Amino acid sequence: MKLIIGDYNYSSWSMRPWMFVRHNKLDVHIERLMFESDELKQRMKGGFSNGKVPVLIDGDLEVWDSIAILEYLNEKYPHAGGLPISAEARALARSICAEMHSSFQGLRNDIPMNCRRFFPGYVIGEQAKKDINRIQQLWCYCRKNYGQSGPWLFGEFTIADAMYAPVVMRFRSVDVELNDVSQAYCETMNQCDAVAEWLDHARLEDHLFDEDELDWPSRLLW
Ligand SMILES: N[C@@H](CCC(=O)N[C@@H](CS)C(=O)NCC(=O)O)C(=O)O
Repeated sequence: MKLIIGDYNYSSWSMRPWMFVRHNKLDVHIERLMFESDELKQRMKGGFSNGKVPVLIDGDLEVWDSIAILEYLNEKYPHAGGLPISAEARALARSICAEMHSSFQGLRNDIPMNCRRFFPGYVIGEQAKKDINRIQQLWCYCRKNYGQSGPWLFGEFTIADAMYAPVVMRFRSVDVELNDVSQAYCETMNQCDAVAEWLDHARLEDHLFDEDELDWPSRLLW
């Protein structure tokens, strides 16, 4: 099985299935293709993902779109516990994954994922602030009601944590005030081995993707 992803520094959608693969050390080969590169255009040409990453290749099967890839990985690797055990918790995990996938445009537009940069004093827009509040509501609800067995949203790491990993990377780039539960959740994410590995890869990249660069003074995070 092979997971094709974009830039480690910028590709938030790629980070989601990648996190699940690497956190669980699944036997999935990773192929990174830089945004805007001829290699990416060439590689995606014969595929069905509309030129977008991430894409998972399993033999003749092509699975695209982060959430579908995560669901497929969960089916193929049930031992990885991609979804919580109870039907109720599974439904909630799927709801928050779906909300992540379909919403939070304010946050996405205002603070693109840019792992290498910190923007001191960045003024967060109103819509992004609303999204941040909603995300904290979701995190607190999951942690309080389902998170007793560990530090992740549903205790153990699930596809819901994979879906929210890039949000934590966005928060890492700006001064954002979070409540204690959300702050602790971000620390869990920032300190986990898979995130360290993702950032190690990002550190080796120097490709600038203007679309995701904020027009604000910044400094390198490493
Ligand atoms: N909804 C898709 C979004 C995929 C997506 O937009 N990927 C971006 C990279 S993060 C991409 O491939 N952009 C290149 C392009 O749009 O040409 C998913 O969840 O995977």
